Amino acid sequence: MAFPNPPAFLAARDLRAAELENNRAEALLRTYAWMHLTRTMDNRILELFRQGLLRGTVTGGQGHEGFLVPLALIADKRTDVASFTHRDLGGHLIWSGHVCEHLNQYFANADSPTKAREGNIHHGDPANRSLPMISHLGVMLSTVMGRTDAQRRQGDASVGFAFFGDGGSSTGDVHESMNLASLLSLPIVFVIENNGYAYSTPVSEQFAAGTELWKRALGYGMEGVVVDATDVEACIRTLDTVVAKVRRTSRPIVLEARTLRLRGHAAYDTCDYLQPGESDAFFARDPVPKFRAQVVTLVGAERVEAIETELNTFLESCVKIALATPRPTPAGMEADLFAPTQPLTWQPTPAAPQSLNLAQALNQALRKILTERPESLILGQDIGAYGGAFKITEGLLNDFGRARVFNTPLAESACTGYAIGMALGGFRPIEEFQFADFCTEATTQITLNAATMHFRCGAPCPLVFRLPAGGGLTFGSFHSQELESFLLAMPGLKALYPSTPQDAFNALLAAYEENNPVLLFEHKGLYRRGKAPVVWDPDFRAVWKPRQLATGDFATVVTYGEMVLLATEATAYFRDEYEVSFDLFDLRALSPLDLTAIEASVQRTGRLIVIHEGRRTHGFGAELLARLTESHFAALKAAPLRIASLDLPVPFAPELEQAFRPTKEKIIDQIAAWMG
Ligand SMILES: Cc1ncc(C[n+]2csc(CCOP(=O)(O)OP(=O)(O)O)c2C)c(N)n1
Ligand SMILES: [Mg+2]
Repeated sequence: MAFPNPPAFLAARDLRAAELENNRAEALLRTYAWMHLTRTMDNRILELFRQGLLRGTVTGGQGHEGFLVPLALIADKRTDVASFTHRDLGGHLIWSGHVCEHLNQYFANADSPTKAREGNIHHGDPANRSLPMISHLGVMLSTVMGRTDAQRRQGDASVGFAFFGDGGSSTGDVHESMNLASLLSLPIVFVIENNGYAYSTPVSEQFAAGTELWKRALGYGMEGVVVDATDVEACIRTLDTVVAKVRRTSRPIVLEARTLRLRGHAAYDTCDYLQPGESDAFFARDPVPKFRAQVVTLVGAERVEAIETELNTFLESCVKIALATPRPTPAGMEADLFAPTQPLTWQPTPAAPQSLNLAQALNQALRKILTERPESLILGQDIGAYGGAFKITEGLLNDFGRARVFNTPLAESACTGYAIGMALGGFRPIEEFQFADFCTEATTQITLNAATMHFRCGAPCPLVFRLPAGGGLTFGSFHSQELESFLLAMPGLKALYPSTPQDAFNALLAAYEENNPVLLFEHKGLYRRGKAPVVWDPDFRAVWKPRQLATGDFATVVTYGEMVLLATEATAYFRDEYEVSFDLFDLRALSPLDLTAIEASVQRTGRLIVIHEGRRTHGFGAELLARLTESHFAALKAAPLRIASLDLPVPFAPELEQAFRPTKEKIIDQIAAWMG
């Protein structure tokens, strides 16, 4: 639908404090116009919600405009980065887009910028570096950091604006992010919108160390600044200085804005928890009428009223258009889960086979990627000079430098968010988790931020998460787990689990060129389990499909990871001792699943065995059995057999761990018992 032309006034989306010296009245009028639009639209949205025309939650920013509008006007929208929160409609309006587009988001109609897949204000404009928030507070800070660093690395003097509230400031991500931003010296403004409450909880019940949140900056080696969001002109001056300083120094700053929460947490909030008179006191300080009066003295009431009328009329015409826009349809939803991937061009190296173990093959693949792909970078704990806990990155720092191969602090969530931001900014980070187990620290970033990105906003998020997984090495319950079904229960992740050096080499290249987050499971027990020839394989993308390792008649065996070795030995035993043969498949790709060849095999053999190292209940085998039996039930001659670990934490002592996980002997025993 055609959008109405915005009032000429809205063409100006920028402001500099210097204008206060030579063009004060016009600068303040411009600021007021945006504040008026923001307030009127927030109020109108509340009304539409109460009329039942909008769904979900409506969290207005009434009382935040006095600092938010100046800040958004001061930001350089051509190069800066932001992720606005649920109080920041004004930021969205000023940053980019037509009012109709923002309204379409609220109406969740067919033209919504998130294709109606995300709720009110959970949108952004990735092409213009406005990153759509996820609800989990604190998580977006590090994504802003990564996206801003991507701009800086491409030569822009960008600043990132990471917004959060007093409530959100208690999350662990805030600590991780502030520390990381200071460490990496990233030009970030950490904007704390302190409106005194997190939902119903006052700041006095949130912090013991005082409510002067800007002071937290000092603990991270940063500067802290506080502004009173009811004094708009002072905000303009301070914010301009702060932003210019961050831009110039590339040092992060904490900016606390003392705001007012005029309308409670959300549309349904009755605000019963407020003290008597508290609400009236808020309204008495409301920056919008206060600032209006100031502007009226400068330009006259007539001019202000004319602009207000024009803005109100424009807003109403936009509401009409958004209301008349058709409802969304589910078309394309499933196809949009993953971003399309364009294959990259690779040099045909190594041309001659090299004898490598799986760890060395991964090192070679990383080396190849860093050599051929300038947008690649590697991050993780101890991966620099030390070469990583398993020495997979050995020598890479030396050869490719600290800008591209760098150690991270113990902050899995912020480092993953940072990598997501870099991925959104044109880089392709490869993040090593020291042990797969520690990726639980980044579950929100991996499964809710990265994995949903393309579905939510259409932006590709090319990332590889390297996950040293699996047990059998007496590492105990926190260094031995198989987490594939835990992670893959969430949509939007691809996953590879190679079992040979060549497959590991191929898998890393295949994962790297994906435009989606890919989990690369690396079994620690396979890292140094013998060498095999590794060579450039033009057909390396075949790793996305299973490989058939043996052919037979009796049953189809499906497995992956270290269990491929055990299954090979166990099936060889049956072949040699009993002349019973199996079709044996190494699954290799766990997501997306390509079961075509395995289905054909099950059709032929009529029997199915699934073997994996992860726990049995909710294990990956449950999904495999379900898929293969629901589509081939009639072909089955026997109930399928599932061999997996016990439903326990991974026990430490070797005797206990042997009892916990499948071994060659146990696999043989269970197959023999099943054969009857
Ligand atoms: C990590 C997390 N926990 C809980 C919530 C639910 N929640 C949404 S908004 C909110 C209050 C946030 O308070 P604050 O950060 O001060 O922002 P405000 O709403 O006051 O602007 C809560 C608890 C959430 N979104 N994220
Ligand atoms: Mg708050």
